[in-house]
Amino acid sequence: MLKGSAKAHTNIALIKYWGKADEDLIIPMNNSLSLTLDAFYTETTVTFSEELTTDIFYLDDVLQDEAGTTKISRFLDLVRKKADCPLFAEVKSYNHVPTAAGLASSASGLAALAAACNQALQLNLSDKDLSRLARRGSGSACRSIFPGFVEWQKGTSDETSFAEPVPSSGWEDELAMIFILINDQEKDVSSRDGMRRTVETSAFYPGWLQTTPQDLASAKIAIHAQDFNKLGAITENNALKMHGTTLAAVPPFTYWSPDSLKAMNAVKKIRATGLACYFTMDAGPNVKVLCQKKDVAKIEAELANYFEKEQLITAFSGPGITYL
Ligand code: 2P0
Repeated sequence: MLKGSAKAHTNIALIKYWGKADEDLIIPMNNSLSLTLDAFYTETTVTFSEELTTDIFYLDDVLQDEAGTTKISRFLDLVRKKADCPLFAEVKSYNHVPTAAGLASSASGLAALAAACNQALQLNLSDKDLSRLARRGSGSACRSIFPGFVEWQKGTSDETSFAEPVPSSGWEDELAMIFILINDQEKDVSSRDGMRRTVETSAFYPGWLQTTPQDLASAKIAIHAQDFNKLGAITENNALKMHGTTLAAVPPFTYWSPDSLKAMNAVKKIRATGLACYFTMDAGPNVKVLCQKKDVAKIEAELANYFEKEQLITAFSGPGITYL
């Protein structure tokens, strides 16, 4: 029996990963830059055992069906090949995200699984190689190996596509992200399907690729200079551009709901009163508000004029992988 346990936190991209150059290896079309957060995380234990005749996956103590286990099993196949280990595994994951929040957990989930496998099979992977492995499970997971600001270097191959910390002199500890949880009844387009459709059909996608390297360079300059308004403006613009590409896809789609627009407008109004805050959005209707720690209480109070207090969750900079 070979057992490993690890904990990984989720990350939110300020410069988004949107589109794959290689679907199988999960090599992205552009570099991305994220902030690892403390509020949401996954704890995973993996046990490889001779007694198992198939892979088994429990999420929050609920046994998952075949469809819910496919992504995990495919990832375990990669690990088995790497470790030359023929054993099936039991995976037990606990997602520490508020129920019904609709927050993507694939970043923390696949990062925690990759690290648990690293421990169980004594792969002794460096952080860089662990990031490469997590990437094969879910692209954004490669960023959750590291704390604080992280850049995913897109690379051109399995060897050269991995995340690494962005030097920041600890500035991330002065920042915060307020999540506005928005319930949406619409059927989701998964990020995987959404980015594929966008790459293949959106007339706006070339514009995304042409301008994102400059956004990333400017974001890193802003982090170096600790210029919050500059980083916030780039973050907001980059998210809007990503979401703009989906409108020109064929067929078109959007992750925005009416309340997402309400939240974005609220952020702009709050900003107009002199409180520095900027929004970003991912492959779902929730809106995340980047702000400075010193302003959190004031911005939460302002947002409470638009949304229920229960819809607001504040996160701060979080740690990288930890082994349990
Ligand atoms: C990001 N997203 O940078 C972007 C912004 C969603 C929007 O990474 O197909 O679950 O497993 O590599 O990592 C979500 O995509 O996709 C994502 P796969 P993943 O955070």
